[in-house]
Amino acid sequence: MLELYLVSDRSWLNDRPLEEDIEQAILGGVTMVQLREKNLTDEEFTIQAKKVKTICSKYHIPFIINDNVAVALAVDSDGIHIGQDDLPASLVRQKIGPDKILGVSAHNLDEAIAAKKAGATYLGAGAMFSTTTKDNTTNLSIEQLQAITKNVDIPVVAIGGINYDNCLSLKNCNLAGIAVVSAIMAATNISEAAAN
Ligand code: 3NM
Repeated sequence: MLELYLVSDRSWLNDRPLEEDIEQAILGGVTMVQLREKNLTDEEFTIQAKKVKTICSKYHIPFIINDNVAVALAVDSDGIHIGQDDLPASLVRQKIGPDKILGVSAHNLDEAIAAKKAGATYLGAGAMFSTTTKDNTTNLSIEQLQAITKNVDIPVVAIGGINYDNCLSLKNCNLAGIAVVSAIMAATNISEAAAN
């Protein structure tokens, strides 16, 4: 499920509907989708989420909402992903109930252990490489990533600057998968980028 986790970003759409690019990515082999919107109202976010959910459901791909419990509950997404500066993971787990997927970003081993305790289903660990997609990322070394996967027994995906050329350098980290934004969303041929 977490092998190739697409996190969306509308920066590269050039007026194409987001759900069309996401469908292309799924056709290329993406195994999970997170809708990440930082500049929409809850109402706009909900409208976009329903469209993306329809596409994900069509292909039986888990659909995750980034950092908005109200939207996640409104569209009945499969889960939610939160960062360290968002609502506390334990509170989000309470709000969404025991069955939904809860992803939490972790930038070191302590955050990873705490997230698991708070009820996280999986961890997003990064940033592994430099990225221009997100500001103020914290660098995570390969050794720190290995310490997380060794010591925390929930699935871990790596994120941050991961692309076709560097992804194999993470192969000894016991990852459940990789999460990418620009390596797929910024590609001219989205399904081909996902397949590669
Ligand atoms: N979270 P790209 S890095 C959404 O370090 C996000 O927690 C990160 O984008 C973290 O694949 C990141 O284009 C952006 O580098 C990843």
